Amino acid sequence: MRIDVITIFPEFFQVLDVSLLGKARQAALVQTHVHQLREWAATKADGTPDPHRTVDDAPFGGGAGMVMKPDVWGKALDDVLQDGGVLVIPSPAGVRFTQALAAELSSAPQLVFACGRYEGIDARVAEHYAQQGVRVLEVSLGDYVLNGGEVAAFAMIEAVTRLIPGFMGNAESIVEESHSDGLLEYPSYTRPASWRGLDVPDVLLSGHHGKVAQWRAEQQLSRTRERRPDLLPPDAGGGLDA
Ligand code: 6GU
Repeated sequence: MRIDVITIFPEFFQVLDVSLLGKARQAALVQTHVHQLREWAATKADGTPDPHRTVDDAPFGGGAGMVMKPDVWGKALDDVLQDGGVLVIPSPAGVRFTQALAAELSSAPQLVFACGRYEGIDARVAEHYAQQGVRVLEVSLGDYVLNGGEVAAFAMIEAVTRLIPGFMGNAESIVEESHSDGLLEYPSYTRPASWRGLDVPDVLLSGHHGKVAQWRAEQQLSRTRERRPDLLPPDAGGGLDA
């Protein structure tokens, strides 16, 4: 997989080298390319030079903040997007990023993250590339606001790249983790069996694999019911005896 990030803060992505992703890059499973958006802002839309390399302008219709210019983004994306590439635009107004979406994106040949700052990117950019047949996704991490798409893009890159076959050392730890079966993960314990007066549940010391599996399944359900009831189907037994 090839990952391109276009941003006005390329330094932000230097940590890609040292994160988990560093291993996948070494194994040549992922190639990352980080681009400075301003490189495409040296010339204005009318062809005259722009020494300031401006990437934003005031919103039509008025209001607070600045909007990123479509002509600059268009030049950048024309250069960077390849055949089969998926355009991901992090935005608090996007669809929710989920484990299912991460899994889907992990088989794309190229992901291009268009990181907007200020009040976002002129809406015609997403519309234009969708019209050209590009898969365009405006994606949100959750219901809170970040200053720009960079932190969100980084989170999505980590969630996606660890699902690329051959990336993780232990394939089972992906199958059993939170969200892969739609539930939260069960709690985990290691030695010592007793710590500060707190004991590891007896069943985990029993050596009885069937009972351990049953206990873990129950823990997944009760945890999800308590912390994330929104993840449960309506018929998941949240009744009076729950
Ligand atoms: Cl993807 N972008 C921004 N700016 N804020 C967010 C977000 C994305 N997801 C949650 N909050």
